[in-house]
Amino acid sequence: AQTPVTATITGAGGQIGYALLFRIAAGDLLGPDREVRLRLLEIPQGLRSAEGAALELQDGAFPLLRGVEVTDDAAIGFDGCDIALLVGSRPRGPGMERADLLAANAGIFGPQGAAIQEHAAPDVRVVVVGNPANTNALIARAAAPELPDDRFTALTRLDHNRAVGQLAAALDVGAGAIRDVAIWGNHSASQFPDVAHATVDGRPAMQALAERFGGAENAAGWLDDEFVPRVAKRGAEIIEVRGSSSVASAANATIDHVRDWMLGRPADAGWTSAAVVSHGEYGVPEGLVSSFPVTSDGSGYRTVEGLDVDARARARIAASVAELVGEREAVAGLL
Ligand code: NAX
Repeated sequence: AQTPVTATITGAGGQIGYALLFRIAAGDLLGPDREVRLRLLEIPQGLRSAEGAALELQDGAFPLLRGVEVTDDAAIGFDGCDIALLVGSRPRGPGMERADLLAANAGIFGPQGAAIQEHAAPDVRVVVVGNPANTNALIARAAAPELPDDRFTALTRLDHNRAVGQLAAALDVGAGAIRDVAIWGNHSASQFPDVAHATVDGRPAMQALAERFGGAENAAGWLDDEFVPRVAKRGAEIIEVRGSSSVASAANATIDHVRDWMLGRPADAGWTSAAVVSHGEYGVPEGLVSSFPVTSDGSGYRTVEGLDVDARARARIAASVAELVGEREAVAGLL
């Protein structure tokens, strides 16, 4: 039998943590043959909640779950960790400026990155979910200089899945019919959800949209006025309707992100989206953690290169990337 995988979840006492833990224990992360050890890393205020989740996990009698440990010590939490799900972060408090938020989170993700370098398995893979996710990932990455760039990612899979969901609903097809949607840039309202290369049942999505909306111009109008803002602001819509932020969909996207990264995507599944460390692809400055269309064969996420990106899309990507540059500048002194 394969050795169990150790997955560390920070913020495990929070809402997304609660949704994630049971999916992982049920085998949704790595399939039905792989045992998992869970490490729940919290701050002292969150320990009781995480301990409660650990009790419930035991009560699930999950055949693949080899143990659960709860701690507020990063050295223990990341010891031998194969997969680090960094969910816990500092939310924006009343009157808090963006720069204060970034700095407060640098104080979390810097030490966590350093602890991962020191204690985790050498081939650890890290996904940052806690916001501001891209820049938190950049900070963690900077604090772990001995680890390669490709170990650090941030979650934009929820944005990707939202885009697929919107497109599928508009075209009245199942989500499985949609391929090759892309999210570019920051996990924020500035992101660019792009369907220029997408297909629906093997046909260009732009063609299907033109039929659906009565012409290419109307389809472009729907994309600009409805699709892009709805995807980019979906988090706010969920809060308004549900009275609480996205939880199960965020946990689901986190599972999708890690599973595709570790196991590879099915050959016919096309791309997905993930925020990865840029090496200058599509003019995104090196070192930024920015969302790109990516593929995975199980050895790592690879940016899809050589796509034809038109001037309008380039401008939208550049605007989101400019926001990431601003975030990096705001934390520059802390890296
Ligand atoms: P909760 O407030 O329910 O849970 C956060 C948990 O993190 C708390 O239990 C807290 O004690 C813990 N925590 C705080 N600092 C910590 C630290 N230094 N080490 C370990 N644990 C720590 O928030 P929840 O709804 O679970 O959301 C978690 C994060 O996900 C937030 O930052 C949220 O903004 C972010 N999201 C990111 C998404 C994405 O697509 N990237 C989408 C969903 C979500 O908004």
